[in-house]
Amino acid sequence: MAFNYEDYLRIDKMPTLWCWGCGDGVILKSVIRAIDSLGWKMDDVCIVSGIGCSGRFSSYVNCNTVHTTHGRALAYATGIKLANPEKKVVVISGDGDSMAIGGNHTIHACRRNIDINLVLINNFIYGLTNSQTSPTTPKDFWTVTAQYGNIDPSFDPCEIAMAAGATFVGRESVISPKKIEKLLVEGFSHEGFSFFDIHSNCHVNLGRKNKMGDATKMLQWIESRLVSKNKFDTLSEEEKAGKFPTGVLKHDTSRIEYCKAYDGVIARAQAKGGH
Ligand SMILES: Cc1ncc(C[n+]2csc(CCOP(=O)(O)OP(=O)(O)O)c2C)c(N)n1
Repeated sequence: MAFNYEDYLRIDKMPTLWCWGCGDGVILKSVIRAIDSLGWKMDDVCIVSGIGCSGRFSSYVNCNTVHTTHGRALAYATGIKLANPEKKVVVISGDGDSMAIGGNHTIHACRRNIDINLVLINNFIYGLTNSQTSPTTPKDFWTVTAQYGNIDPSFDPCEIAMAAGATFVGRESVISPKKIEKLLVEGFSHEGFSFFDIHSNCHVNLGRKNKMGDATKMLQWIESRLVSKNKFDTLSEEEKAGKFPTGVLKHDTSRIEYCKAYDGVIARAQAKGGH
């Protein structure tokens, strides 16, 4: 059956506020296509976003949505999921939103293994507020907060998520929307915390200011840094420098999901006469 965008998008909110050629639109399409592939009903889906260009995502999807405060989307999503464990909860966030101001919420959501899906739109910069350094901004790049070149080492969000206990971790980029969709289908089906690092182009507030060329040139730059996990694992340490593995990086089904663990708390409280 033909894919019908009107089943998934708030058409009255189109066109989006995103810049022409922004990767956020590719990710929006991949998310709704993954939802369609899984046969999820939009009434059963809750999409929660923080603040940023990525935060606009929740305005465009036709399901239960909450556009929350900067860095706090996962805190809201955790409450939503615990109160409604049957809902499919997807958080959309930026690298500033969930790795800087919201980094604390991210590591603890990973640690708890709550069945929430965090889609990180990683464009390596604070896009909405015109180019401040984020934890994924590469070294030496110009930003408004590093006008003589960024000296902060960046970190790899997938490494953080895996170390903090996320049970499904994967990476793709806006160059390959079909691969994003496939990764999301697999991660959305996983019971536990799923983390997706999706590399995306901000050719306006990162690319233009670093003289990286147009959106196409930026996509080529993104592509040049990615290697499939299988190939990555064969590289030497020197060859791995500056490269990021793509595909499923971790899939662990051995740990209990947090809402299930919380059912145990409820049962123990009730056995002691609580409600
Ligand atoms: C508490 C708070 N601090 C700062 C801001 C200003 N602010 C809004 S969005 C943003 C950064 C967004 O960057 P990112 O999360 O990477 O998302 P993008 O815009 O690139 O999608 C900042 C600093 C805010 N809204 N609230």
